[in-house]
Amino acid sequence: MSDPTASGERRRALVTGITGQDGSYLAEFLLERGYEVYGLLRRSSSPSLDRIEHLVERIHFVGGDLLDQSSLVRAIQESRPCEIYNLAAQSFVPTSFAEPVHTAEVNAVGVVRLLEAMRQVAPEARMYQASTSEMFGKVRTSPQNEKTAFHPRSPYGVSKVYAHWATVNHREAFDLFTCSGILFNHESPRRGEEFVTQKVARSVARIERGLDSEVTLGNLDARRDWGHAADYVRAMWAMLQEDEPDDFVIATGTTRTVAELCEVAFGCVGRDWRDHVRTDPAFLRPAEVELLVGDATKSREVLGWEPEISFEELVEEMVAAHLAALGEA
Ligand code: NAP
Ligand code: G4F
Repeated sequence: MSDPTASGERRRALVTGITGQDGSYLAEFLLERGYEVYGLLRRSSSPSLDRIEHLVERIHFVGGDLLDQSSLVRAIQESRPCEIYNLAAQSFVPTSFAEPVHTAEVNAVGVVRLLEAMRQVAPEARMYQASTSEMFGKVRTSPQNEKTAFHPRSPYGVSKVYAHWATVNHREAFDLFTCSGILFNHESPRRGEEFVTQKVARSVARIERGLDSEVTLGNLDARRDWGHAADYVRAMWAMLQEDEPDDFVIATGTTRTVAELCEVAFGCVGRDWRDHVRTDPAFLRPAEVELLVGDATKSREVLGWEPEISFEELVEEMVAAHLAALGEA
């Protein structure tokens, strides 16, 4: 394939998972930098373009699915990307326990399909793989960095470990520019509704507007290192601008319990979370990741990456978005 920038064309990026939380922020980020953005869109009876509604005129959509090899080859042929960002995944941990084979097909084998398509069609391109702190799982050392051992605790985590090593292996075996970003939890008003931050933010707003009186959660003691998705997509891009491909942890370095999340979220409307939060074992997982806290020293030193949005600002933004969507009281 010819170099798409040789004739002075705009840089081209292919983003899988463009309809998801991270895809929407990354598309904004790349468009602001003058990229021509191609988004892989899988067939659906009703396409989920809500998060990128404001961008649809500026994105080129190419049909494709991580479950289908030939569609990925075609997507790369059509988009002729300098950079490929693989954000597509079955990303919800509880669903991975219910659908482990589907999760593995998309998150693990799907990544090999994409790597092979890239090797065949665009070996000179650079690729970002969306790896995750869920790979650390049952952690024995804290904070976790690029050298920390993996011990995944869900079919989701297992699938992502496979994809991580496939990304490293294609780099080492075939000399491809492939990077794995090991990102800790990151949230935003565009977060899927089933994830705990969004579930809590939405409930706070509904309780404040008198539509609900309580929210039912699972493990309140689990600890997560929560950042903002807008900060984290900057890091994805920065990895692909380096001279050499490598793997990087992206995290804030602070950890909070789910109970602390509730305290901050209900605090946004002047309420005591203990008056509104119930627990139900139905929301517990067959195996839990109890503690995650990242050490992003390498990203800070090599990429110059720092998070800019605090946990309190993040939660406030999420609660405010739900309050605004519900309208004035
Ligand atoms: P998300 O909101 O759940 O988005 C997932 C995206 O993947 C959607 O665009 C979805 O398309 C697409 N997708 C699912 N199955 C597909 C398939 N078979 N073929 C093509 N596309 C498919 O996830 P996110 O929070 O943006 O996360 C982005 C990536 O980062 C994921 O790989 C996730 O596992 C990883 N990650 C996320 C976090 C986090 O805290 N957010 C942390 C670490 C890693 P539809 O709209 O059609 O469903
Ligand atoms: O918000 P969560 O569902 O996110 P989780 O499982 O940490 O996974 C997210 O972050 C990963 C990065 O580490 C990504 F790779 C992954 O794709 C996803 O974006 O749950 C966070 C914690 C868990 O310990 C869970 O047990 O919150 C606890 N929790 C307590 N009650 C709950 C609930 N989680 C959910 N979703 N719903 C509850 O009612």
